[in-house]
Amino acid sequence: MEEEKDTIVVGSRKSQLALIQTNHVIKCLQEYYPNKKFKIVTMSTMGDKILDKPLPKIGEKSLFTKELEIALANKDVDLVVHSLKDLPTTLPDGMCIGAVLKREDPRDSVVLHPNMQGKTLETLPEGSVIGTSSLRRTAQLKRKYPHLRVSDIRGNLNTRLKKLDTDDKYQAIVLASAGLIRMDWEKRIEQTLEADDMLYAVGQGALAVECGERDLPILQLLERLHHGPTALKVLAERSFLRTLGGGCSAPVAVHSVLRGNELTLTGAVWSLDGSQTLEETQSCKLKYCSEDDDDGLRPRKCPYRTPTLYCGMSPSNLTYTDLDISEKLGSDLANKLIKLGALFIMNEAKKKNESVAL
Ligand code: DPM
Repeated sequence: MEEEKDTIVVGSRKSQLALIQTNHVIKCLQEYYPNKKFKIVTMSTMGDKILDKPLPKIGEKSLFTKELEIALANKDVDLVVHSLKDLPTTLPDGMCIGAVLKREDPRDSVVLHPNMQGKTLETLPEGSVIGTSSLRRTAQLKRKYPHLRVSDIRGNLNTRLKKLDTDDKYQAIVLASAGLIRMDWEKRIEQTLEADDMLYAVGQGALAVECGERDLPILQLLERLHHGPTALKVLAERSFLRTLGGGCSAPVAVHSVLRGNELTLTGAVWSLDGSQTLEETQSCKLKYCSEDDDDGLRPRKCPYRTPTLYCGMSPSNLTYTDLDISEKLGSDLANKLIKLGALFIMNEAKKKNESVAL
């Protein structure tokens, strides 16, 4: 029998946002388990160190997660907090997502240069430069706002906001609302982009806690944090992405809604310049979970079933029935797009992306 530990060691990246997210998870755990102690160990990842290249060109899948996962595998840390959208749909052997927390606003938003205040993407002057290094945002901006130009911007949130305000190179930047809200910079959001303007990244706005797949004491601890409606939405999104085989090397985006027990997923792919695109929407009915199941969902698992992971996610307190339904929604939608030629569009994007000199 493994002895129950009093102190849980939590791994985190060093950025301010990562630490805010890690502290948030610790605060939630502390409320459920007042007698446990938590200790944070910080480390830098490759994504933090390489700041001179656009993200999709570095070509490493687990850019922001690898070093932390090595620490997990060595049992130097018990759990690691990530933005779910930075976690690949397949995790390294032995790792799993033990909990997905209730999703923050998943939409992207626009932050403007101080002298552009009051503008929107639509009303920004011709030729305005928008800072982003996301292929997904770039393709959608180019398609819907051809009067704008897009330019790379790297670094953590603090760095990007500073570049926007002081460099006079960018008229606006597009960022995930969730990060801005968590950093308490909500007041800088000038425009929140709805589905018609921009679909978001798979998993955007949700926090995930990663741990050892067989670390039962930690898995049990994390079950309290797992948010059913969020988990089933992001599972459909991750299953969509996994079936397409995309990471951040081709523009892929989603939008998901749970109304009552009806789960609706929209998914799309683009060519790099946004000129080609495919978008489809599909719905399914969950059997047990509904939008207001904040927690308290009782496990109804078949006791004889071997535990499997769902796109890296532990089943936790959710029913296999609902997990299967959500996962199938994502893969069905992806297969629909594949039949329409999605892989062709994505492969062209990947090839172009690789061939552009660094
Ligand atoms: C991933 C992307 C970006 C991050 C690609 C994308 C944005 C990169 C960029 C996979 N991870 O979204 O198409 O704009 O150059 C990241 C952010 C957050 C998690 C910051 C952001 C915070 C929001 C969240 C970087 N990862 O997207 O503005 O928790 O979802």
